[in-house]
Amino acid sequence: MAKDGYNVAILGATGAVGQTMIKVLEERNFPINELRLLASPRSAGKELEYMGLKYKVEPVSEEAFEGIDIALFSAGGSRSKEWAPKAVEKGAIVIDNSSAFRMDDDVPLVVPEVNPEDVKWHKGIIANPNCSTIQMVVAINPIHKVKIIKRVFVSTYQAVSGAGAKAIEDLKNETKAFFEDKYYYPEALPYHIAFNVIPHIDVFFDNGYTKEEMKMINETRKIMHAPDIKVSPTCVRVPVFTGHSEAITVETEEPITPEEAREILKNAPGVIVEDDPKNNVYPMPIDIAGKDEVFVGRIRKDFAFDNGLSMWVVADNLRKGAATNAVQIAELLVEYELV
Ligand code: NAP
Ligand code: 3JM
Repeated sequence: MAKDGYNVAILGATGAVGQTMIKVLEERNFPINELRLLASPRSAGKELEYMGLKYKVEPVSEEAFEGIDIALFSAGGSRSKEWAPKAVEKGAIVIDNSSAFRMDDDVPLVVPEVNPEDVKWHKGIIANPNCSTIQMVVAINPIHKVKIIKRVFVSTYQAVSGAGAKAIEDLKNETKAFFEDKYYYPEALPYHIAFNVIPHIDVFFDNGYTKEEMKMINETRKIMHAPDIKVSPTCVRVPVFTGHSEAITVETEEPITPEEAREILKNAPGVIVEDDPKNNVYPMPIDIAGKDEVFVGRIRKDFAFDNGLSMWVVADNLRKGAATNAVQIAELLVEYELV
């Protein structure tokens, strides 16, 4: 029997993702009995609001997970590695937003529109995929189910909020300084991002790809249960506050027309098609920030492949790319009576 309410903890509650989690839990009316907001000792005592009430942020500790049913983690990979096993030991189910456990064989990696059933084999930790992967698989999996996708080429245009609260401040401060004829030294991003684009997200590997790009390659295969799908990503940071955009080209085994793809995507869960080039209608980050769906436009035949299809995919990286997807996973736990 489902309970009336669950004890929920958020680790990283003061961060860009954590604060969005609080909002999303509130908006979706997730059944909460007790809410614990956790962060570093730096934030202890800080107050955050949920449902009109003020909650004091507590420093993370083992005791903080006592009696918790669901723990939403968004405090970075090393904090996840340190605290997730302890939270599980205390009896919590951890939904982890970092890359720490995503590729572990005994950890499901879940996008509810794509592989909801995978939550059923969790052993205490469920991983939330990377923001760029989430919006891509929500858009391409419905096509893959009808016409098998062999490969995917993707270039991302990623908002600064994906790099955390300090990166948002970098863009604000750099822009302000520019108009005052000053220079602001970036604190969170590798280079100045205002009036620039940076083809570098997360660390570089020896193969010439970044870790963000390797996440898109490996996570896509795991979520879609498609070990043979080939992904060629280039991940780029752009001076946008919220909303990642992606230029995606897929090659299918069988031919697919743009009209077929549009019909498939119109009926796909969590997808909104905004595609009317004659009237200049296509999704843009400025319009979709604050929304939970994945928006698709510019659906067209790709001229470089016989069976090629191109599209433009936009989603709110802090919501569907992180907080909303995590809360949807929590909702699945309730629906399947796993908590
Ligand atoms: P952020 O704005 O920089 O926030 C970081 C959060 O982690 C803050 O609440 C911070 O608390 C907390 N924290 C830092 N060090 C800590 C420590 N030693 N102990 C406890 N808490 C600590 O970053 P964000 O954008 O919210 O992202 C947070 C994490 O979520 C990322 O590192 C990443 O792993 C994950 N993430 C995932 C996605 C996704 O695609 N699914 C997207 C973005 C981020 P204080 O305020 O006290 O410092
Ligand atoms: C998005 O400190 C860290 O380990 C966080 C790095 C990070 C990640 C990650 O690898 O967990 C920042 C922003 C992500 C992510 O979603 O993969």
